[in-house]
Amino acid sequence: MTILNPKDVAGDLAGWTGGDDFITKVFKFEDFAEAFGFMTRIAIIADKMDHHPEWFNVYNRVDITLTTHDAGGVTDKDVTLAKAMEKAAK
Ligand code: H2B
Repeated sequence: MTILNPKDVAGDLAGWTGGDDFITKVFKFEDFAEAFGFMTRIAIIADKMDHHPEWFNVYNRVDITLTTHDAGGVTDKDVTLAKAMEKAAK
């Protein structure tokens, strides 16, 4: 798998930030039900992709970190999942 530059990847995605070997974003929703609904939709997509987010939820907030553990960095799988999250958060 090709490892991508996290800063370049994040630059093409609204609200995302690139770290050393990951991209990250904090999603905010109306309430817990909206946040958990988002997580549920993403859980199904992520499991189908066999590519899983690192995430942390409190009430209406979901902190996301995306990295490809098998590759040791950011790959196109993270880009695909980030785009799915953008769509699912709308
Ligand atoms: N998720 C993420 N984010 N990175 C991985 O490298 C990864 C994964 N690998 N989900 C998958 C599962 C792997 O462990 C299984 C065995 O295919």
